[in-house]
Amino acid sequence: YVIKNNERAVDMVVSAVARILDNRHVRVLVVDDVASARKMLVDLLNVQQFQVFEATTGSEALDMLVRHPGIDMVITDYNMPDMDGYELTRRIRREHGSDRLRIIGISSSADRLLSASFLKAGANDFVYRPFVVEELQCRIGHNIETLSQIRQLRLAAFSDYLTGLRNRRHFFDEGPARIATCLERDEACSMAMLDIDHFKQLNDSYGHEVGDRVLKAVAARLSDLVDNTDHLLARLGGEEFGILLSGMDSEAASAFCEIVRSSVAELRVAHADIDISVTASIGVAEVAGLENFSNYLNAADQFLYLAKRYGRNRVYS
Ligand code: GH3
Ligand code: MG
Ligand code: MG
Ligand code: MG
Repeated sequence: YVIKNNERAVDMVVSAVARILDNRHVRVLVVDDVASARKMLVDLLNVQQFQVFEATTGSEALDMLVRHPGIDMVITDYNMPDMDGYELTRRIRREHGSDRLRIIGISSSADRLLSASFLKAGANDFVYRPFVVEELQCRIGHNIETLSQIRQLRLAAFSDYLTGLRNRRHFFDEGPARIATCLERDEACSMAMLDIDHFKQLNDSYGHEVGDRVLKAVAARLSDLVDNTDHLLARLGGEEFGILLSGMDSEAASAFCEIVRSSVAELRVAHADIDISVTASIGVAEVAGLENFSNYLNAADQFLYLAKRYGRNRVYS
């Protein structure tokens, strides 16, 4: 019962952070109408082992960015027949945001104001032709480094440090949009809240470090079961986890959470000469109507409270 779906923007960031450390995984799009000028840049990038894409016009470049959402950098000429480099830059920023990819403008024009105009349009950098190869290489390198730093910060901002799951901030940032998508598609959606049973006792008996290991093991099990694509899994705090289940009504979500519950109960964490096991309680509330996000979470929390009251290690909806 593993849920899988299309790759979402955040998952692309996660994989992009890992791959960008090596030029062979960095994708650069060269846009120039003149074949010889394009070839010169492409050769230079190939020597550095970048993955190179080419476009001869602005609209071809825009198409390519849609077809290859993993492109990290665009190096664009200024003077091109259908759409000049400024316009292309502006449109890339409008369609792809300000920090998903880097843009370097390039031109052989004698107009010294060109660089300022490129930067105003949203480019990160600019070089005049003819350029010193080493200078362009340095600028490319710095831009890739900055991009990698932006992605690492993003990743840290929405990750939970202990478990590596998405954090509460991400759950609240992303959750409402997921619910809106379900409502638009006229699909059901349910909010589940999971809380480990008697976790304080476990900490008291074995110490906080063992508690942390158990938390990590539970988190890993949850992320095996819930793929963060259409669904959303996060550590909300302490030993509490939120799971937003798109496309599932209360009944389907309860059945799914029952699998989660029994799977958590089967976990064993080795400590000294014993195997520690834990149980968890889960509250499930179906999302209906247009209430706000924290109302849904409160509803799941109330069912969780009942699951605890009726004896723990159970799903209540
Ligand atoms: P219940 O079954 O009613 O949920 O009981 P409980 O003991 O799990 O609930 P309670 O909320 O009283 O305690 C939660 C405990 O979780 C308290 C705290 O020490 C522990 N905890 C919270 N965050 C962490 C963490 O990051 N690491 C560890 N090891 N423990 C944590
Ligand atoms: Mg040109
Ligand atoms: Mg708790
Ligand atoms: Mg608890």
